[in-house]
Amino acid sequence: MNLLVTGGAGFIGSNFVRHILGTYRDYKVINLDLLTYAGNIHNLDDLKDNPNHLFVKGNITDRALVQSLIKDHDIQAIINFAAESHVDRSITNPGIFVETNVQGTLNLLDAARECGVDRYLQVSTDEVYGSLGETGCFTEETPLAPNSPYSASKAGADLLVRAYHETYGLNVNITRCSNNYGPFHFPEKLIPLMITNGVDGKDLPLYGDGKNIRDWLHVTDHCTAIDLVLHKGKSGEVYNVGGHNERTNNEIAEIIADYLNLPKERIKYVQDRLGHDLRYAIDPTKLETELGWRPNYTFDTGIVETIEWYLNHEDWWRPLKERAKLGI
Ligand code: NAD
Ligand code: TDX
Repeated sequence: MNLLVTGGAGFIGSNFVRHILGTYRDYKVINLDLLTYAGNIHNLDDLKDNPNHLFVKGNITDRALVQSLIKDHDIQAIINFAAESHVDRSITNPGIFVETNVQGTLNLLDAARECGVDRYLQVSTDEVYGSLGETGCFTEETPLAPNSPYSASKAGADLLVRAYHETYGLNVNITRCSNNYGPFHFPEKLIPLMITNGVDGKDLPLYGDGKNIRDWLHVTDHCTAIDLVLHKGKSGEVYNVGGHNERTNNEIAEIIADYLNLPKERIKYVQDRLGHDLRYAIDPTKLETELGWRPNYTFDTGIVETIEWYLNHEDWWRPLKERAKLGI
């Protein structure tokens, strides 16, 4: 198959491109990424001589570019990772989230329809379901109730994907995954921020009381789920992705502080995020029973491997911390 992967220089997209090229020796990946502050060509260094990988710097909102890539490379499937992805940035600057996440998705859907692409897969998030109380899990039937400009823009994109299936019969799938962690995670997000701050002798900032809960999944397990949905997903269906691994932010900070031998006083409580969702938890039963997906990582193994990865890749994350600090 020839795939158009968008956002393939970001955290999850780069892991996915590596997974696909390592798994299917006859697949070609056209990797379209704008290289925003979060995109990083060095995430793909090990793939630069791979003849089945073509990197193209460009915007998913660029109609002519997307259409020409589809036609020139005989694209059979589009997998859309490209997005503005950081909730805090969406609170201070929502406009770009609508432009990239909504307008960009619309452009990809139009191109898929006009050029006759066989499959379209939208990589979405559990955040579109809003926030849970202390019990229960998000299923695919949970109503959308996004609370941040980021999640609202992702929900808007999901609804367009749904509409293109219902209206034009486009062969689509949506995956909604919980929080990812693992290598190449941009160091503005909780886990890599805490590891890299820990190494640098800085505080580990926790929003509010640190009791908010996220459901963590190793990025490579997310990639195998997307692979399965791409190949076996039923047209028009949504699949939730998650590994039953809920942790409070306090627990995450403590695991990292313990591993790095940091005193607990380095964990500092700071001003809460506006509209901070209390708890996310995914019910992945549909993906497990209909497509046979199982995660490989336990969190205990994955988090140690991830901390070690950051300890061994200072040359990768140090320039990114600078970028994030400068707000570019
Ligand atoms: P990321 O911020 O690390 O990467 C996003 C990539 O998209 C970057 O490489 C960036 O350069 C690129 N991009 C941004 N705007 C673009 C544009 N207009 N045109 C082309 N490329 C553009 O994000 P991530 O964490 O890898 O997330 C990837 C996708 O997965 C997103 O759609 C996100 O909503 C979704 N998701 C993320 C998580 C998570 O925990 N990180 C969980 C569930 C779903
Ligand atoms: O400094 C921090 N301190 C803190 O307490 C940061 C950056 C975060 N937090 C809290 C906020 C959240 O409760 O940690 C939790 C995780 O925060 P993020 O890493 O920013 O992730 P989150 O907001 O949960 O969103 C992530 O998961 C779902 C991704 O960024 C999204 O793209 C994805 O859709």
